[in-house]
Amino acid sequence: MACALGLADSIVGITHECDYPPEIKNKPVVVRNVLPIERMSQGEIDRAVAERMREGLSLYQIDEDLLRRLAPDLILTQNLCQVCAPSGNEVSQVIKALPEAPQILWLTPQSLDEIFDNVRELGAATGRIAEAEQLLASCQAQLNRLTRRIETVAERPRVFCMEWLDPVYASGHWVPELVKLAGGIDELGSERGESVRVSWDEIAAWAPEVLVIMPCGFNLEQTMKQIWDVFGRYGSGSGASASAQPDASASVHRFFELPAVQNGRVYAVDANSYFARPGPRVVEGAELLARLIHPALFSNDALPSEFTNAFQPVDVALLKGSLDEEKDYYIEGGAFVFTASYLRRRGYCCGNGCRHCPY
Ligand code: B12
Repeated sequence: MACALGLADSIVGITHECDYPPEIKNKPVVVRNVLPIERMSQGEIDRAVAERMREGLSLYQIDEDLLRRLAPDLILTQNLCQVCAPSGNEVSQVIKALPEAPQILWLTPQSLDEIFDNVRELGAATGRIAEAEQLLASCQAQLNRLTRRIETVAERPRVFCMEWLDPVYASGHWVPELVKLAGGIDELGSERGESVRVSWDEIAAWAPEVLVIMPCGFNLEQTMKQIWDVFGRYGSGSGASASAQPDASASVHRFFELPAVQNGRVYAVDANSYFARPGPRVVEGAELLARLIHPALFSNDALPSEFTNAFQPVDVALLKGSLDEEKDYYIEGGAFVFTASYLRRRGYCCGNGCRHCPY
C-alpha cells in the first residue's frame, strides 16, 4: 500500500513478510517469526498458533534496537488478527521503549471499503492525498469494469475459498465480497467477519462447484505443495491432525467428494499477493477469481502477465496418484524418471534434484 503511494524511498524498515514490490526486499527487517513455520505442516502450525495464544505468548519478535536506530516517524501496523502479524499488544510495548513516540497508523480493515479507507488514511498521514485518490480511482474503475462484465452472466456458482487446509478455515473479511464481485457465492465465508474453522461436513453440505485454495502466508508453489501434503495420496491429510482439535473440524477430510473436485474445478492461488493482505492488489484478486469462476467470460482475453504465477488448476487424477507411463514418467535403467509435464502439473519443487525439474 505504501509503495503504491510512491513511498518506497521513505520506508526505513520492513517485516519478514514484506516482499512486494521486490525493490523493498533489501530494507532492514524489524519483525521476525518465532515459529519455524517453513518446516511445519499445516496441522502443526495451527496447533502451535493456538497454543501460543492460550499461553499468552507472541508469535513475533520485534528488534527493538534496530527500531530505535531506524527511528521511524510513522509505523504502519495492524489490529486485524492477533496472530497473523504483530498486533496491538506487541506494538504498544515496543513503542514504550522508544525515546520518541512515532505516529502509529492502525490498519484494521474488514472489507474492501475499509481497505480503501486505509489507503486514504495513509495518504493523509504522509502528504500523499492526491496519489491515494488517484490509486483509488483506478481500483474503482477496475472493479466497475469487472462488475459490468459479470452482469452479463446469469448463474452464480457456489464457491468455497479455503484459507487453511488442515484444519480447514473458511474465508472472512473482504474475501467473500471479492467472490461476489467475481460472480460467485461463498456462503461458508463470513463477509466482514473473521476467518473461522469449518468442518468437512459443512463443506460437503455446501457442495462447492468451484474450490479456491488460498492459505495465508503462502505463494502459489508453496500452496501446491500444501495441497499435495494434505490431500495427496501419500499426504498427511486423513484428518489426522484435525482430529486432535476438540472442535467442529474433527473429521476425516471429504475433499474428493466435493463437486468442484470431481469436476476438476479446484485451483490453487497465490494468497499472499492477491487475497491475504489488505492492500490494493485484492482488486486484482477479484479479477483472478472471476477468471476461475467464469472462465468462458474471459476465453478471448489474453492472461495478464501478472497472473502467470498467480494460479494453477489442481490435477485431481495426479493428486489421487494415478500416473501414465510416458506422459508422467518413464523408466530408465530400472529408475523411475518424472517428466517435466508431471512435475509442472504437480506444481512444486520437492528439492530432490529431479532431472526434468522446471522450478
Ligand atoms: C485465518 C488466518 C488469517 C486471516 C485473518 C485471521 C482470522 N481468523 O480472521 C487472514 C486471511 C486475513 C490472514 C492474513 C495474514 N496472515 Co494469517 N492466518 C490465519 C490462520 C489460518 C488462522 C489464524 C486464526 O485465526 N487462528 C485462530 C486461533 C488463533 O484461534 P483459536 O485457537 O480458536 O483461539 C480463538 C479463541 O479460542 C480465543 N482464544 C484462544 N486463546 C485465548 C486466550 C485468551 C486469554 C483469550 C482472551 C482468548 C483466547 O481467541 C482466538 C481468536 O479468536 C493462521 C494459520 C493457523 N492455522 O493458525 C494464519 C497465520 C497466523 N497467518 C500468517 C500470516 C503470515 C499472515 C499474513 C501476514 C500473510 C501474508 N504473508 O501476507 C497476513 C496478515 C494480514 C494482516 N493482518 O495484515 C502466519 C503467521 C506466521 C507466524 N507468525 O509464524 C500463519 C501462522 C500462517 C502461516 N503461513 O504459517 N490470516
